[in-house]
Amino acid sequence: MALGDFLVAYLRKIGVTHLFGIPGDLVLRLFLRFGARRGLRVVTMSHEPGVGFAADGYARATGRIGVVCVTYGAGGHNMVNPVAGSFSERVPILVLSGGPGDEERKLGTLIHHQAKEIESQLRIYRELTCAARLLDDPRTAAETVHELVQAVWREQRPGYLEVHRDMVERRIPVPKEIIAWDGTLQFARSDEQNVAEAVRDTVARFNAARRPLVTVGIETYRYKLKRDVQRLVETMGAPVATTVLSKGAFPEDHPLFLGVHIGAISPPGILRRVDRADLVLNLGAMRTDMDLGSRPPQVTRDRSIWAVDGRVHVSFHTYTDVHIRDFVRGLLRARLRRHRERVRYHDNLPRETPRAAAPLEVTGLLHEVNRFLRQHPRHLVIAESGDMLFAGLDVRLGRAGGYLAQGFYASMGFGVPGALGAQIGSGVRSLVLCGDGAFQMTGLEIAQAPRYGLSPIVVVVNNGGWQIFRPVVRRTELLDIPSWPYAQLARSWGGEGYRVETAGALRAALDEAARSRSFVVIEACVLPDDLSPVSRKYIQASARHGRWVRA
Ligand SMILES: Cc1ncc(C[n+]2csc(CCOP(=O)(O)OP(=O)(O)O)c2C)c(N)n1
Ligand SMILES: [Mg+2]
Repeated sequence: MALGDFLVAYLRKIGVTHLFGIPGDLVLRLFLRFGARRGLRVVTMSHEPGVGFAADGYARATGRIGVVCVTYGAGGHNMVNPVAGSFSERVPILVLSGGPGDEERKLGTLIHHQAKEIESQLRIYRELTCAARLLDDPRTAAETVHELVQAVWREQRPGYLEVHRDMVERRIPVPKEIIAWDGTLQFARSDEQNVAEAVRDTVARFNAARRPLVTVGIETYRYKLKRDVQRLVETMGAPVATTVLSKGAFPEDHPLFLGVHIGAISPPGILRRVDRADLVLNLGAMRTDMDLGSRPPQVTRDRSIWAVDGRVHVSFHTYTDVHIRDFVRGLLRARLRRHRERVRYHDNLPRETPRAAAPLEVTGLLHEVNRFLRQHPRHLVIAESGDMLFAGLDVRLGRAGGYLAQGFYASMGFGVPGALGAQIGSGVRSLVLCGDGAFQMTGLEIAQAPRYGLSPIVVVVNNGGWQIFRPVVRRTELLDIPSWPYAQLARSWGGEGYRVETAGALRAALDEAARSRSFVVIEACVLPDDLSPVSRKYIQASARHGRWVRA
């Protein structure tokens, strides 16, 4: 069959429903193939970063592979940042790029959209993906696609395929195994003996521990272990924390849920409990400065077990080829001593809720968001980079709700397009918490919502600039950004728009939004020096760490 048709059929076979992209002449044939009847549903946005974040949101929310299709050079290079984010945060994305054909490459002239060399884009993507391949040999193209997609799935990381424009119609042989295969992708296999030994070692330490604690990390979510992990910790009876990146991977109304651990700047109750722990069992949490704090880690190796990246590190020794799924399932079969403890949930919010007529503050905004979620739990909360990334840690999710944020790579611009992609894939409406600076990066992708029938609620926190840095910058005018008429823009793009200055007005706008079927933008005005409690702690700690010179 033609290579283009093979790609469409293959992606459909693995359950991909949508393709996110922007065409260009060097990818047009391939793009149109995907958009053909009986192809995939094509979703276009205004700008490639929006396309990339939407595909990433689709993948995070559905647990399927997010597919993007871009033109060579200008398009491919625009897509670099979202793909780098997907790489860092373990999101399975497949990037399909066009490219110049064989004949035109032989002309010896530079080809439009080219940067340094024709191969430069492929080289860039090698650096940002688990596998990057050029489909230039019809004889092996089908196997190359199959191998690459399996790697993307196994590693839960992006992959890159470059299809030059003269290859789309080329007929390729498809091996019988691929035709006979049912389309189920497999996660990596572990070494059984290593699993057994790692489990034995872990169980012995867990059963000897008096004050164990479990950290649930992002891998448990990516590898679809939410239910298994819940069963496991219920057997263990140990308190559970999540990390900035894995918030939402464990139900926040669960009696064992302690809250979000963010190293030394965690709420005091979590800090004390982690300090008292004689064993911290980390299930799939990456060791990042964001989660551990930029000081030496609070959780030291001698009293911890880390299962991540296909390995289990028990104190100072390591079991290789033990994948998180097999490890968790091994623990589920083991005899674990049940620990008993009354666990209390901790956040960073002041107890008192604001008066309705009081000027809006970030903590009041969070109280209102929590109130909204208690009444309308089936929402996906998406927190943008900036103050809202840290503010979002104090959002309390119900069992029916979800949470997405770029909690580690932390690129601004993920929120709005991520919410569109997530709703396209899962049907779930998002509540996006977004700074005005971040909204000015990709927020205008909200204009795509009406034509796809999407309805995110976007709270744009207007504090007049990039204010997370304000506590450590003296010349605050360097952080200023222009004011946009956010609510008015929303209305002219076919949605609803509100501008609120008090807690009461925010509550009313959120209630209106809950009733609305269109997208909604709520501009929430706060003072420039108002920040969430966690951002204040984070930015001070980070400034000390970087020994910033005050501008
Ligand atoms: C793409 C990108 N560029 C720059 C940054 C650095 N950065 C982090 S937060 C921030 C300011 C965020 O401003 P805003 O969205 O208004 O949020 P606020 O902190 O003011 O609530 C910047 C520039 C980033 N994280 N991502
Ligand atoms: Mg701002």
